[in-house]
Amino acid sequence: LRLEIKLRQALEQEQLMLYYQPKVDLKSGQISGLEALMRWHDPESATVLSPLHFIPLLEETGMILDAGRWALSKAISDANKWKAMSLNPPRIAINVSPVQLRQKDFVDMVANVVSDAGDLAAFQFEITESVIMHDIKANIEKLNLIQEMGIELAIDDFGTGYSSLSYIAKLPVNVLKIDRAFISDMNINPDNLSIVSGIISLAHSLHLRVVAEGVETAEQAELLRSLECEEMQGYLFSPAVTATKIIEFLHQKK
Ligand code: G
Ligand code: G
Ligand code: MN
Ligand code: NA
Repeated sequence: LRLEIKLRQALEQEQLMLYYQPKVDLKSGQISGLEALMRWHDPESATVLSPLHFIPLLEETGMILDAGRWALSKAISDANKWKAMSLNPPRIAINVSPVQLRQKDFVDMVANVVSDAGDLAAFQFEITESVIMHDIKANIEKLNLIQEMGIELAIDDFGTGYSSLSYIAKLPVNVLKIDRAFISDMNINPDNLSIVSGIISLAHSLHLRVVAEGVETAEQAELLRSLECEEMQGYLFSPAVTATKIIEFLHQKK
């Protein structure tokens, strides 16, 4: 309960922060996207807390609705700020919680918040695989409306859920993000290498792009490039960093 009260305060007192982790185009080596990742600057402990420690509570209490709306609106205002600085920011991906997606007014909420955004193609929603499959009919309807607004959709943690292949073809998605569990040992685990290679082929045959998560070594990057994976994300290039640090990355890119 104490944590819940502290989280409520964190929301009201703007202690939540949005960090960004770059995605890199495997052909050009250039930054091709950013994933927005929430952090909590807890003044009491003077630490930065990972969402792993507070997203579950935000979801249980429904506070994720406010926090998720805040994250979307913050990503849009950061993008607008970077554009005003002529920094030409790449597409920004925002994680959407299953609790948000489940809301009847999810699409209306998004339409409202994105009215401040310029080019909606500059944004992408990441939704976990298992969630989409859960209430597939209602989700397809909502995701179609989101995609019609121009926002891209990515299936997060792909490979860990149980998507039926026939549904993947029906879903309004643009990108599959391969879960980092498969990437971490694909160089030594032939089964995981087969899975990664299979996901990339499947994606390409459905005209989807592929992002590999959790890329930590040059060997992994090289292997992914040879498999024609489009983008990578991971500690090899950068962890999630503050918006200020992203400005430095974007200056270098320019
Ligand atoms: O950044 P990190 O890898 O510690 O994130 C841990 C988990 O928290 C990831 O699964 C990520 O998707 C989730 N997460 C981070 N930011 C957000 C957010 O803004 N909304 C939601 N719903 N999940 C987030
Ligand atoms: O579930 P989702 O993919 O949204 O969350 C991304 C999570 O993965 C974040 O917690 C982020 O900090 C973490 N992450 C990002 N890059 C790497 C990496 O290269 N290695 C590991 N182990 N974790 C990573
Ligand atoms: Mn994600
Ligand atoms: Na993931």
